[in-house]
Amino acid sequence: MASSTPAPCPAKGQALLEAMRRHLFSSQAKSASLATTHDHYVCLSLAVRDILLTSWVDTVDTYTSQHVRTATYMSAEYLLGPHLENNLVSLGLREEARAACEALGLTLEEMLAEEPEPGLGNGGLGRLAACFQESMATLELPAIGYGIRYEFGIFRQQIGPTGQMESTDPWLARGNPWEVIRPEWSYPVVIGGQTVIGVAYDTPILGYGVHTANTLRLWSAQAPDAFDFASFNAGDYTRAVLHKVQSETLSKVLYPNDELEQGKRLRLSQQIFFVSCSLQDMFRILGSQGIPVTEFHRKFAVQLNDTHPAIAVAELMRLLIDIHGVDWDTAWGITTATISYTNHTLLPEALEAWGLELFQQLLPRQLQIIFEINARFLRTLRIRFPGQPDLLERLSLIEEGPHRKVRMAHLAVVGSHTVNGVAELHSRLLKENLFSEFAQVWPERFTNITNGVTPRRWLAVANPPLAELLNDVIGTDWCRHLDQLKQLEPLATDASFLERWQGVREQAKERLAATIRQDTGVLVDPSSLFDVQVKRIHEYKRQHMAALQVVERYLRLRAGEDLPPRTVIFGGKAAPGYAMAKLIIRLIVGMAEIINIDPAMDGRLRVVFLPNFSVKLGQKIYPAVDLSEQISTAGMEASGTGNMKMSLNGALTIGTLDGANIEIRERVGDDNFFLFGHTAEQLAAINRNGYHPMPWLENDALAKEAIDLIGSGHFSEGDRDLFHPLLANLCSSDPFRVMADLGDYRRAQNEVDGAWCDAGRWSMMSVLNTARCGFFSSDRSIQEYADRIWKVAPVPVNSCSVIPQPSP
Ligand code: NBG
Repeated sequence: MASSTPAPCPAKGQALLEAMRRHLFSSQAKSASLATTHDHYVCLSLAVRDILLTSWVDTVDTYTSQHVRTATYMSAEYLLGPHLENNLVSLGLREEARAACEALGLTLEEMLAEEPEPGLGNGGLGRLAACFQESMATLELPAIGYGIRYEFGIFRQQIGPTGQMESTDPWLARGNPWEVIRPEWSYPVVIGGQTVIGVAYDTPILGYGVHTANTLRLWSAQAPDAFDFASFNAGDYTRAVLHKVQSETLSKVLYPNDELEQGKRLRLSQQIFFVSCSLQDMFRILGSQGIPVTEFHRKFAVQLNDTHPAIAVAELMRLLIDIHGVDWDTAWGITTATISYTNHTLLPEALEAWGLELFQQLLPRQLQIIFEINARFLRTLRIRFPGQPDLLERLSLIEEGPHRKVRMAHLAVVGSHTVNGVAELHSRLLKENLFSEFAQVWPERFTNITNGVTPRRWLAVANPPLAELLNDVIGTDWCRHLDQLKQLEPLATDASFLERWQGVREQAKERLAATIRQDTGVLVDPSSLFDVQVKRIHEYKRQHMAALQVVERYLRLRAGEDLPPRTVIFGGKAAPGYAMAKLIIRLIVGMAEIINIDPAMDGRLRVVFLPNFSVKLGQKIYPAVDLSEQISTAGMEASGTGNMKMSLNGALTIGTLDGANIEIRERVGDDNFFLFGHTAEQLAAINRNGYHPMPWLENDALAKEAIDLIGSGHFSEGDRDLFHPLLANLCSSDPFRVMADLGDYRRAQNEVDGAWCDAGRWSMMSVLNTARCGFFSSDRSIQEYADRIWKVAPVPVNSCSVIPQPSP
């Protein structure tokens, strides 16, 4: 039998306590009488950092001395979540830290609550990048993450009677104990004729139970000169600092909606800024290890996380040719052997294309290189496919027309050796639709790597009671080898185990109920079915379909139908400029307001919109989910990763055949998944024949009643116009096919109600979800990237310090 949760080590707890006391003096310069909770948080973080620094320094030494092949991950977003608890779990020191805090009259929870979250991403793409960094370290793979150190992360969301309100997120305002500035590693980048300097800020990413601590290197923008003395001396103080302000704007804020010209300029500037700094940094590393530049592709594999860093294709060419004197053909060979590209969406609005004029203004040399790449590419196509000018136009890196544009996805495909999608269906649709002609030209270039999530953050950190139960019954190995969860299967019918399982789930639901009460004031019953949809708000994810379903339930309950009690929980941010998404939030808030005070709904239905969905909040939500809503229009959600986090923690999914839902269902079994809706193929056929929602709606009295109720102002204090844009859209074009799927969604929801009434069966299904989710570990995804795309092998770090042997 493998080991279960070990007892905390008092000596380590004592050492942490002493380190905290020392840091209060030496880092915070305070006496205990003046120390704030935040001071104590900083001291605990620094005490933990001291421990992992040994691993970090040893890791860099090992990589440098062995000249290891290295994967570099380029991403404009990293949604890291707080570091402290994750590092404590990786070091196996959570209980020791708890003891140290208690000795100071504090609680570990208070400390954890003090940590601001680095919200350097919008959603799944950024969170995936964070899970991947952690898995690379755990698998002992030499890797560097490159990105931008935004001073302000994703906005903070507040929810009021009018829906979403945004405010800035000054996450760095009180300093950041987890980063180290490296002014010696800074690089110039010329954008629009002006030079900006990128300065490296490094954060250690510790692997679980290993010595490896990789580096996440984020670039911060600085002006080359703090100010212009000539203007200063002439008395023009504003002008004296103008360039400084302009330059530093570059890393001020996570990119805004790019509808405005200014937004586009900023975003393209951010892209070249971090890409160029990162590539220059790689050349520096090559130089420091005495490796010739023509060996660049042997030293580095560069993964582009979506098209945001696609300019790397042109920038690597520029650096090789202009700075390092390499000839075009050799440079192109190196570039395409180095770079690979992950696509994360089929949605047309996410496919970046930059106006030629803007490009010319900001990056004239890179544009010249793109033209040359294109000319050579089109020449080879002309030879292979004679007499097909239309094909050439479709594949060209330049979109023709009155406003010519650079197609960044095409640049990424042409400049990469491998292009991958993030779930089987998505990768297939990439080949059949978006990149179908590229796939004819280079079929071998396209592949799939299904996403995954890290079990450390999403189980060990997020759900300690479940982790402990697992340690007890299957040993502690699952945290490194998530496949081990399959050992749970035989226990799915064991009554005493199911009782413990139920206990763990109740704890998580009580914890979430307390958070809901604190954040929204709503009292919810932890024994009701927790029905949860948390993710960015977008019409393709169809939060409005879930909302309609809630209105239908409200009508049915009012009509006297007997349905099991449910708490429907929503969360997620809408892009500030996305009016329809904000209106959906407004609808949910309006529904909650009425439903939660209607005495007829007491003990039967509650609706909650949890504000400011984040990694931190996700850690509280995922363990408490009974029903995971994954209801996107088939073919539109590239993968989804919230679906994995919920299922892993024992939720049952109600979902369409979309993204990774398909693979989750295949693994957990169709008996343990509530499937509904049209498939991507069926929707394509419906679209070919001309879709109209009206015929679906006309046959559906309940849906009509729900829509009429919303339209009557019932959820908008009598305002009949407020939701008109949303309802009119659903009843006219219904671009996301809500009406086509609504009836079947209701059928599946009825099935859910039936299944919930059989508590024993539900628990069994819940156990089987967890037991069969091992595949969705980001360790498995990263192993695939390393083997199939990067060809990077593990390099264990031997440290003279004691290897930590944590248990989750
Ligand atoms: C998102 C997809 C998700 C997917 C994540 C991570 C973008 C552009 N894409 O379905 O919408 O899970 O990427 O791959 O954010």
